[in-house]
Amino acid sequence: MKTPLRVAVTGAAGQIGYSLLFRIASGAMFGADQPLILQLIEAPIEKAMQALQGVSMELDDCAFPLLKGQVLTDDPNVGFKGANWCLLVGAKPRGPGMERADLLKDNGKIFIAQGKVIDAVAADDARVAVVGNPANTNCMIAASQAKRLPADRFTAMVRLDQNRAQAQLAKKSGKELTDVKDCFIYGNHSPTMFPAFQHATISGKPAAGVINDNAWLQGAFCETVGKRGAAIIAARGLSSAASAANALVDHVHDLMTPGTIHSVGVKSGGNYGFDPNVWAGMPVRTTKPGSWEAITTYAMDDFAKTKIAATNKELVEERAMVADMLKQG
Ligand code: NAX
Repeated sequence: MKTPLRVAVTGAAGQIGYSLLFRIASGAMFGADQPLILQLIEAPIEKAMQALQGVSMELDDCAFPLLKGQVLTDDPNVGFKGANWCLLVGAKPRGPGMERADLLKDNGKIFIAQGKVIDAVAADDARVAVVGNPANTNCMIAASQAKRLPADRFTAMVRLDQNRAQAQLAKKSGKELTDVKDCFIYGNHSPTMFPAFQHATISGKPAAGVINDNAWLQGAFCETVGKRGAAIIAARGLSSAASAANALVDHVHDLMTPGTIHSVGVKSGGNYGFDPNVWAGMPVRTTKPGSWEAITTYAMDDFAKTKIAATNKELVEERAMVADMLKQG
């Protein structure tokens, strides 16, 4: 029997948490032979902690053989203690009339605190995946607080966008999802993000040739993927939760599976013309469990370069809004 992995999840009683925890405990994220201890962290709010009790009871009631223990806490020092993976889902939602800069600052405070605590108490091999929005910038803020853990341990989730792009290409071409490959996401997890259809293939052939509708690829396709979150809110009255949880399962699973190539928000290092110090989505190859290298060889045409410049501009602007927070590190 393997040693149980400690998986810390913030926002555990939220919408995404409710779809996520059961998938993790069933083995979907780390495999059917990997026991786990879930360390569930909520905001210090009575209602949230009470809801967390209910979620925990349901986890018990699933009788998952892999689930070896649960920690329920509103104290990050307890919740991140010894954690091998820290899944940062919890964040404050954008309220009515709230400016983006205010959201960035409010959430920035959460990620400063969590970055510091993770660096102090998590396991030596700790990895961090950020989902709470604005995910790329929150990830950069958390990473900036770390002195022990290197920046490449901090990743932001853009996998939902990759899955959305793949599904749209399969639908348009009438092919199976498994026939669609290599549609990677560049930049911010926001409507400016760029799903690079130029490198995608469908049944082994360039997707652009199979679809044969460049206006659709450059227009409706990019727009549908970029604004999918808003479309789901408009239809459901709530933001995407099950698909976000599923994407996080994919994100972590693929980061634990050497050889996999997938879209991850990482410190750009200047690849593809991004500012070197922002966290940008790009294709990475998992080298060994939890480690990755950026794939830097995809050629970008003028359309792609324009899209990347736009999403980079937004990331740089977000960073400027939280510049004072980064200096606290
Ligand atoms: P919910 O509002 O349902 O749940 C968030 C939970 O986080 C709440 O239970 C809240 O009490 C908790 N929380 C707040 N501050 C906390 C703190 N300091 N420590 C621990 N817990 C805290 O939101 P949900 O729908 O679950 O979404 C969570 C986050 O994911 C949001 O920021 C959302 O914008 C973001 N998303 C990111 C996506 C991505 O692809 N990167 C897609 C889905 C989603 O929109």
